[in-house]
Amino acid sequence: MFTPDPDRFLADLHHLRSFGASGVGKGVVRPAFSPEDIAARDWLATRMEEAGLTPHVDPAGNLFGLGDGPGLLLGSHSDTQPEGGWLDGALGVIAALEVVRAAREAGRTDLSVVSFQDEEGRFGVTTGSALWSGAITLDQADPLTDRDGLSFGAARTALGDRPGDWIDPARFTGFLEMHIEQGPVLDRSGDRIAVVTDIVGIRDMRITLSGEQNHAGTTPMALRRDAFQGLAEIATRLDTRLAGIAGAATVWTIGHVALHPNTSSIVPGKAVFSMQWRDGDTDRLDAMERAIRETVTEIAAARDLGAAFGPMRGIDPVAMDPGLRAGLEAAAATLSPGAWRKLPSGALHDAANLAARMPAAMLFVPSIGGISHAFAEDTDEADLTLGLKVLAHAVAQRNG
Ligand code: HGY
Ligand code: MN
Ligand code: MN
Repeated sequence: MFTPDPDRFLADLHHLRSFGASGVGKGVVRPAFSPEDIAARDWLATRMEEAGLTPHVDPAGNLFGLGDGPGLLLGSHSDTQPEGGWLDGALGVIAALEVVRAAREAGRTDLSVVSFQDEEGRFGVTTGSALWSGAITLDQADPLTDRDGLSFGAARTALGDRPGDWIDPARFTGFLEMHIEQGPVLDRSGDRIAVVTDIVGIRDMRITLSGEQNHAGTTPMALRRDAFQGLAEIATRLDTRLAGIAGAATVWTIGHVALHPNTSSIVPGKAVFSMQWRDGDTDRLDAMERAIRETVTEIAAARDLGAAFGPMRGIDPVAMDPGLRAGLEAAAATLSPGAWRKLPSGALHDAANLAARMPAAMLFVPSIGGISHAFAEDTDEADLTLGLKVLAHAVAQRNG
């Protein structure tokens, strides 16, 4: 048995927050490959080395702290959304570091740590773990661009000479990820731990509508080919159409819109927008995709607009490993009796990619107010340290 050090864990968690601290509450701005992200990874590498692990960066920028293996891999991601919270991803990386560090201090050296790159999908969807797990190739990832047009291939040159080769997934016996729930269930129920049953599937693509840029005063309404009006009609029509397909947990989001030239006296000739949808059922994801493509095509034709669909990125729904889940459930029942539950994840996680290569499981701690992907994201420190103890307990009960 070994005991993690809650104070050391919290100190490292707060230090990681300092890389890209937004100045608003505990918010963090640390996008993949940003200077703040690289600095954070360099610091994590030193903490891994101080713990007796061997730091290793792969071509995607995933940072491993390698133990002797073969053994469990623990971790998450340390990149954030453009306006991120201090715990999304970071919690799982630091909890993994603390559990593995404490285990090594007690003589157990088979465990490893990882911080995956671009889980937040600045370029793709969980790009770093998708590359490492073999879901996509570097040739497929490198052309992917962020919302400003920077490619993954260009961005990863920020790694300099840090990257070595890929680490073989076969050296690990399974993957455990601790994460904040990022939703309201634990916060509203009073439960303090959730063991994840499965992770939702996701589809994401950018769509471009092309009309005619023109004068906002002299162009009669009947002659306009207004890309924004097309987008507005698509958004409204999809709300109705997708509601007819949706199940209880189905979601869809248009989160990013770029109008060109985006000024008040010019009829927008171009609209680029993100279209993202999630559900636990692959057939429903397929039906939603058909509805989206049909609706965009119909309205674009009716408004004499061009419609172009960018590459679609996605991950199918995935169940967590029963064996690893059982260990987390036993630890939760022991350390949080009567205050834990099983829960599907509406958020996407690196564990969804890892599950294709090895047994994978996750545990959640509450998000205050259910808030995440916002500077206001937070969790009570008592819940953070309880989650750490549950993770450590589950690992300690498993040899190899
Ligand atoms: O979007 C997600 O579900 C994850 O937090 N990137
Ligand atoms: Mn995350
Ligand atoms: Mn996230």
